[in-house]
Amino acid sequence: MSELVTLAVREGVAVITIDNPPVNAIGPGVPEALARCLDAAAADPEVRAAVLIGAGRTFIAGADISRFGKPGGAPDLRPLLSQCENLPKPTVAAIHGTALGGGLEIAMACHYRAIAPDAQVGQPEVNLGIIPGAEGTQRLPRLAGVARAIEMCVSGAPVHAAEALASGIVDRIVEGDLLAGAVAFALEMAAGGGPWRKSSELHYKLGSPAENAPLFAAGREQAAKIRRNQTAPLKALESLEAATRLPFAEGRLVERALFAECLAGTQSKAMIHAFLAEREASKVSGVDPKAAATIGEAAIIGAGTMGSGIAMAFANAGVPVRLLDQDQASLDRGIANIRKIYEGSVKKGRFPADVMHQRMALIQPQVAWAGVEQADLIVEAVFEDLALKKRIFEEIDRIAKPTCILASNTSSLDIDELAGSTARPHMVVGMHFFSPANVMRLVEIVRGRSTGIDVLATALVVAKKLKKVGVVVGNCPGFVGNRMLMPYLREAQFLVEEGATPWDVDRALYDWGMAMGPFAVDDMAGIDVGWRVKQQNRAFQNPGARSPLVMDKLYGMGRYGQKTGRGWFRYDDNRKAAPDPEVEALIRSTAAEAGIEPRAVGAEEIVERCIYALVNEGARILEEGLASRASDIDTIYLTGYGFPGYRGGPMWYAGTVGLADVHRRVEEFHRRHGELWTPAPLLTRLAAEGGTFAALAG
Ligand code: HSC
Repeated sequence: MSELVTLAVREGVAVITIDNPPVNAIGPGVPEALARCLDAAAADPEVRAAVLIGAGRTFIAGADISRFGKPGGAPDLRPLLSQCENLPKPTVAAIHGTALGGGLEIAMACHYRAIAPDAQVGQPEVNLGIIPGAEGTQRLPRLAGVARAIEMCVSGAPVHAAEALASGIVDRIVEGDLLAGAVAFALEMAAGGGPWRKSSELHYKLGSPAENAPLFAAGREQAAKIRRNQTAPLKALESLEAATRLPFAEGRLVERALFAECLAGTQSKAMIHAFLAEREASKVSGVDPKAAATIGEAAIIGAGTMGSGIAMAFANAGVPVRLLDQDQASLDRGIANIRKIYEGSVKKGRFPADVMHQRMALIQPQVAWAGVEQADLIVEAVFEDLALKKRIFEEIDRIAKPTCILASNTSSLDIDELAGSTARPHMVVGMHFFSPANVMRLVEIVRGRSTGIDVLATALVVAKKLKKVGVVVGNCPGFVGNRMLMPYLREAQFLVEEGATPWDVDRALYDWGMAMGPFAVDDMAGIDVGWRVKQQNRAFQNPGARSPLVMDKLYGMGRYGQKTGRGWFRYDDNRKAAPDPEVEALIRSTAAEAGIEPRAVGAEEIVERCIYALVNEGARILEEGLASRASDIDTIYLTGYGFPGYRGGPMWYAGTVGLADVHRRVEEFHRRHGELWTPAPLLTRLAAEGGTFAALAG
């Protein structure tokens, strides 16, 4: 019998253990081995019942995602599920960790389900651009009701054991030894003599068309809101609707067809790429996570928005953290802000008040340096000013213990310069968090000239501990994310000078899938901040190159964006944006002064100019070795810049368009708009060779 699945008989119960590390995914060989074990359990007269359980950290986390798109990557699990459900002996799934996707589907084909109190179950397929493909949309509404099934299949969010029990997805929570509890449960059911519950035969929770119509309407509304432009949630709803209308055997055919349709589509390919890219990012050549130091205590310098958010991220992960600022008033403001955010979470029911108290207690606010010498990691998060940051690095180098890692949260300044102001450049690294740092998942880990391998390993492990995605990048102005953002924002501004309005540009990119338009981003981040970054970067610009004209004027007018109620847009008291005719007039007069003839600019051009500017700069970054692989760039844009997951990130997206087509447009823009559009040599080469960024060796 295959080692992927083993069978042992305990007290007359066949214990079938799936052992396919790290997460018991249903990879090649697993369904076959499971089927063989079920056959053996059925045939053995000594066996009265069967328990399915996962070895290691979890039950089954679903189909093997890395196999999707490969031959045999999405086998038909239905024969296995029927075998499980029709076993002439009761079957119990014993769930710990997570039962996700195909894992929950297998569990639902068992007659009963026992679960550990801290385990979760879910149908997260929608996160991969697909729908449950192994009867999940047919069994889940039968067990949990239509409303719950809609919620789970559209949001993709898992539910905790208690909720799973209350909604009927599982039958029993087992405190203590899960296997012992599941075996006892299975024996109880066997003693009852059957018949045992088959989820495919349940009907009473399926509701009537009149009851279901508003539920599906609400589901579609929710899908439009939380999964804008995505196909899979709508297909999941279609399949769930089939479950309510058709017999099980027919409903599952509808599901399989919709699953296959989603799997063949571009959205799922992009989202599966995004899933794998995110995990790949933590694997950096020569960097061994085992070399990571343990971070028992951290210190953050600067209690502004970034510093406070970073302190929260540490506290949320259970790491004690000192939060320092030079004046008491700023510190008090930072702490008050942290408290307000935590109180908001308690009010929304995200966690109970005692969790808030525990987290607040982990944050030690202070104006003095006392105690900082105990920190294993110090993150500097002061104002973006090189001289100030250098002074702070000199100071922390003096105070910190020799093994302490010194990190900077700078979003664009030179890490080597900061390292140079210490006597331990090998211990200096960039950890560029994104605002709000307690929420945003991306951390760019900036590798300086001297940054030690063990320091990089630690930064990656810290990011993971904070439940963030660490991506190692090279040291250059703006690193990867902000360096690419510059041409993107620049094109957005050129487009308005040429005839579009800021609201045209924002609308086109939002409709295309970006979480926010570039001008809304500018207004949120602060036009004063953007203006300062522009001044810092002047040294890197070719003096003859075209430069946006309007932003400087807005800055001069004190239109800093949301914080002043006016920027590219006008804002009401609730910070709701509206187009501002004053800005339009300013743009038109500025363009006229510069001799730019206004013309009609369509949505397609807006998207191409902005997105291909990202791609072209991304290609340069790859060529310069500042990102190790195209998928790292994609991960940065997906987790830090609101790039739509279903387009896979800028470099992946370029591949879906075809690099030859992207290159052709870049060349046209080059001819029309000049040197800023010089095609990156890597783009030119790959376009000529018919290659893709994704296929480049990492
Ligand atoms: C599905 O199930 C479709 C079904 O309807 C079936 C359709 C029919 C077709 C049948 C086909 C058989 N596969 O995230 P972590 C790896 S769709 C392969 O860092 P955590 C991951 O790459 C699937 N690998 O850990 C990483 O590898 P590395 C539905 C998977 O503790 C390692 O495990 N299921 C994998 O933070 C650790 O992962 C999902 O969408 C998978 N399914 O989180 C679940 N899952 O060490 C996706 C993980 O080499 N997974 N890996 O880097 C998750 O949400 C999280 O990984 C967990 C663990 C919560 C499981």
